[in-house]
Amino acid sequence: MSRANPRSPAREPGNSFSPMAALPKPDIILTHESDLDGLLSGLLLRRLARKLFDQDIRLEAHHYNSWKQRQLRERSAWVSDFCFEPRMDRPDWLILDHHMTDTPAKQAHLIHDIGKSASLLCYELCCAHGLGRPELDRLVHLSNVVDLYLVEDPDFELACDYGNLVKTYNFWNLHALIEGNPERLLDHPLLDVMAVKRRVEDPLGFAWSKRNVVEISPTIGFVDTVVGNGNSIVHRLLRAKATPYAVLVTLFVKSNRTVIASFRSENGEALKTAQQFQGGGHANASGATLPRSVTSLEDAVLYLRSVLAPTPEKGGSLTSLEQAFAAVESKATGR
Ligand SMILES: [Mn+2]
Repeated sequence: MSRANPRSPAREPGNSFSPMAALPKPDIILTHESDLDGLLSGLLLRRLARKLFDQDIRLEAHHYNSWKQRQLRERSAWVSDFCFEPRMDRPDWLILDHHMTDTPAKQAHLIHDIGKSASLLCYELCCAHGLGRPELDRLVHLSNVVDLYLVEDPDFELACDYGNLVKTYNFWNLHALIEGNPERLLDHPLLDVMAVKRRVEDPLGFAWSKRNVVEISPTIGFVDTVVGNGNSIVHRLLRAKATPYAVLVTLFVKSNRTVIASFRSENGEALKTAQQFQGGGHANASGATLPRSVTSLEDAVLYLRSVLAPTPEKGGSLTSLEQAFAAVESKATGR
């Protein structure tokens, strides 16, 4: 199994760091909480820090919005899977990331490649320090395939099952279950659950969601989901051009009633949309946490409409609003 993605571009000019240079000892390791890429990145960096400094460095995970609000007080840190920003450009800060950025690294050590997942960048650094292992080759390959959404890869479906582990069980629950050992994710029994969910739920969910897309604006549609993996349902809808919308948004109400919006597109529009909600991510796959005053799907649909379609045409808005409520009601009563 090859460790490097052969299609990835050469090092970009923003990179200021060679893998064998001395690494700054971190006070903390900071990673992205929302997906497998962030989880694996964090675990790999922790292992590398243990090898280099013989210490267990504290790991902290964030969603995009909490990351934006977090003060960066530490003298030194390793950061993975977050977009490089000026506030991170500090000496003794090591950043490994693959999100697009306009910020050049003047002081920080930046390892940046938009052709690789963050977990692959972390793993390449691990390998440079003798921490490569066949199990990790495999796991990082799968993480790379799902994070970059490499649909043509023969392992794509399996990779999505791995990715869904984090979406289904969450970062810290999985972390506890595998006791911080990434290898224990490989062939984990919970993958059987993911495969059954994919086989049974996704076709049912796709058919239902396709019939129930709600207009937010002329270019943005809300995809409600009752069952199945929202990501793969939305991907199929975009691929098949099954709706008139360039951006499709899904909404997830967390147990504390905050609402997460995920935006997907095929031609780069998703990130711009997420940024209107102080969110972030990739050109075609991005997300945002909605304000705390938004606590339900109904609120969220109205809020998205108020931000994205602030001056709807007369008459058109009423119809769409009724559609929005109708869809939400049918969901509420259909359960
Ligand atoms: Mn990532």
